Amino acid sequence: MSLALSAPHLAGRRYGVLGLARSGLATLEFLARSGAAALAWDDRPDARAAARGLPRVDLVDLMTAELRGLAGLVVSPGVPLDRHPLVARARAEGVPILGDVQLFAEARPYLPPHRVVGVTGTNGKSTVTALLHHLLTTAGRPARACGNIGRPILAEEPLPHGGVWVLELSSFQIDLLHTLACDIAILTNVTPDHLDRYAGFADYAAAKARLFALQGPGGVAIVATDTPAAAAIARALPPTLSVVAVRAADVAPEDQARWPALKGPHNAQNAACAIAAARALGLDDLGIAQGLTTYQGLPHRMERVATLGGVLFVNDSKATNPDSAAPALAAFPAIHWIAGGQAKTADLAPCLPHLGHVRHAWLIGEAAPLFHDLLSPHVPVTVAGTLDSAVRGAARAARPGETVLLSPACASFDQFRDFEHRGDAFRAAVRALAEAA
Ligand code: UMA
Ligand code: ADP
Repeated sequence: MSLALSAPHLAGRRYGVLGLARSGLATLEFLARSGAAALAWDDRPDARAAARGLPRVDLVDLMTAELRGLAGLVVSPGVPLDRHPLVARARAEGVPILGDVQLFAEARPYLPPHRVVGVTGTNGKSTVTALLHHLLTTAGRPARACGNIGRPILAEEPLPHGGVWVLELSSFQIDLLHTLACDIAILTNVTPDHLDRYAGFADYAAAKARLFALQGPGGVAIVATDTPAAAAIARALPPTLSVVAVRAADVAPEDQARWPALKGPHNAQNAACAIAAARALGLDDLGIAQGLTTYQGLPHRMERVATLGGVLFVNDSKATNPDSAAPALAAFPAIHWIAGGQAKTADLAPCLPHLGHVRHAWLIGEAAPLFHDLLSPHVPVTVAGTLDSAVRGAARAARPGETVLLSPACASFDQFRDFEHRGDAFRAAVRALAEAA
């Protein structure tokens, strides 16, 4: 029998579940463990196949199904709320629309006493989530890191009394929340991203700010105020919250020098957020300092894959927008930059100050023509098309001491399943080079 989360209040209810990838499948299993039933659908047949045979699940096209009587429609974060016809139909019929994290929020009264830390922001969410989790576990505190970091919360096992749920929340997940009162909510930064899903930047920033609006009186709001949009959110927070404003510059360079996996100003911002949260959770500074030193970093974020013939290969596939690629460009002096994919913005403004470090840009995916126009006035550019071809071209051209950096500044969905698939493909291409050498 599974030890994962369940919630007895759901017994006998029936939900609709739209989207059957990681969060949808975890939701179906959670509902079944809780004694609830589900009508489930995914617009992709292969995703539907993954749900076939699950207990208490009827696979039916929800567009043609009777929605009345459903306790809610649980929607995956990847489903565009603004334009999916089923979402519009459920709204019109008064069926509540929610996400997997909302089901967790409603299950909280049935869990042992615990705290929830919600981590959001355009960039740095996973790093802050993983780092805070590491600080807590190093200090001997029971904790789980889950949510947008790639671990659906409903697949987690309950924590014992006093545990801390460190929950990475994307704006899409926040849009699907109604009542999650985080004991601590963290905002790392806000810069343009996901504008295909929002009416504009102001709407996207407002989605992030909702995490604080959901907090109860006395909740702790930690905001890194380095980006103007995050600073504006901090200024507008209600007096009922205990606000902690931090900045990257709060971190002393001599301290950061002792943290091997937290290099660069962006990681100073991330560390400042995690340190503030750790203190709010009662960790002492000695334990925090120890955890910062032993933190190992996450795959696909400035991950050193190999050094071949004196050339370093770095996988920064998680850099899915120009603001997150910029720190990687700043971090290495002589770069063969592999960029492109599905562009999220029409410019590369945050990257431009660092082009002095770029020896050559190798462009892939849909964004290649756009990036070619943006970059060719400044650096030599090759439209490589595929990642394999870019890796081979960059490896041939790179001199010892230089870096081949995948930091695409784009989403991956034009050529890959997700950023992890793209990062794995980069590793495989580098491995093939090593084997051929
Ligand atoms: N689908 C439809 N109809 C649609 C759109 C999608 O049926 O119109 C189906 C797809 O066919 C697919 C499923 O919905 O089968 C996809 O759902 P999903 O994209 O939400 O995938 P999950 O595997 O459930 O992953 C989600 C998060 N994905 C997104 O937000 C896009 C994961 O974040 C998260 O780790 C996971 O839940 C567990 O909580 C990933 C992500 O890319 C890492 N996040 C974005 C980011 O970080 O920028 C927000
Ligand atoms: P998220 O989960 O918000 O996407 P990650 O911690 O996974 O953030 O980092 C994603 C990418 O963004 C990495 O390429 C990393 O180099 C860059 N990055 C990390 N933290 C920050 C930050 N605070 N500001 C800007 N870029 C960042």
